[in-house]
Amino acid sequence: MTTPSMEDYIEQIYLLIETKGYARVSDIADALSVHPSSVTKMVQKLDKNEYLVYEKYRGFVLTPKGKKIGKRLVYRHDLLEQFLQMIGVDEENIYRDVEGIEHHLSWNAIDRIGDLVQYFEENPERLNELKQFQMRLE
Ligand SMILES: [Mn+2]
Repeated sequence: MTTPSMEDYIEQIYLLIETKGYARVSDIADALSVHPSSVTKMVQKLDKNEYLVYEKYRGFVLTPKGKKIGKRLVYRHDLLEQFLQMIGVDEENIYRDVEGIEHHLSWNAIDRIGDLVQYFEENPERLNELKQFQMRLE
């Protein structure tokens, strides 16, 4: 696995705060499989760039800027999981594949994938045609 990017950190911190109410260095380190010292270093960088602030007792708090981007990053991750699932990618590959591609797509590409996911949601018979087609190819 490559070194987690700034985006990975913001995404995980956002998720931790959403689910647990707080994000500690140790939680972030666990979530990203990195050493706590790497977390400390990145948190300082995120603080400097105004994505988060450290508050005594509460720990890390995302700024409005950090929250906004965190929300978009989580949306992007979930959308890509949904997309891969839709086109029939095996369940056990999905998470790692999304982690591998999510930082490399433009928001333009994300929006177009979003259209496709919505299209299939609104036209399940089309998705069914795709599944039939895939079965013929196998
Ligand atoms: Mn992700």
